Amino acid sequence: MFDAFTRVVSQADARGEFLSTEQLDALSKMVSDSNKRIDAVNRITGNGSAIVTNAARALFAEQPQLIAPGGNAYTNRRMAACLRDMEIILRYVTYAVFSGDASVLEDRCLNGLRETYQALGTPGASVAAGVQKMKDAALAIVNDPSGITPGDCSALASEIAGYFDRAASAVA
Ligand code: PEB
Repeated sequence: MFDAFTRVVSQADARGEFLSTEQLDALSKMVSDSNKRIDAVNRITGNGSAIVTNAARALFAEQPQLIAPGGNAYTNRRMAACLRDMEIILRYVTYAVFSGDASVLEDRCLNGLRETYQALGTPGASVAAGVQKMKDAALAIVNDPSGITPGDCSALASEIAGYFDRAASAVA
């Protein structure tokens, strides 16, 4: 598991090189922007259950076969498993945002997930659609200008979008 700092150290070590000025500048920028990152993590985390339930509700409205008898989220047990899966994915996305690196998401959540869903007969494309809905909700919350010092969060927002996109494409 890497974060933005250990990733750079590992890459430099693999080449037997000192950290470069570019690497130090990039990490320095990350530190100076860290309040934005923490605010984003805090906002997604604090709204986590609303993000999950709203995305699931929208997914089932779009794909009602999932909750019809015989559907992949039919029965309380499967519905609970589905909401839990979406919450797990969102949780790992928040870890990746906090770390500034996707490895925790990749290694501990996405690795083998496609095969798990194939084995279960769970439609990966539907999970991916749910993840995209969580992405939209999370970004709207992150970009909400109320109650925070105004600033440019576009780079952070596209980084966050990238983690959701990785999760969606890992199962689609
Ligand atoms: C992944 N999901 C399920 C299972 C596992 C995961 C391992 C099988 C065991 C169980 O049921 O608990 N677990 C989950 C995950 C990690 C992990 C992400 C990462 C660390 O450890 N059904 C739908 C939707 C979708 C869904 C499309 C969006 O119709 C999910 C939610 N996942 C779903 C369902 C099951 C499941 C299990 C319904 C139960 C499948 C079944 O038993 O028939």
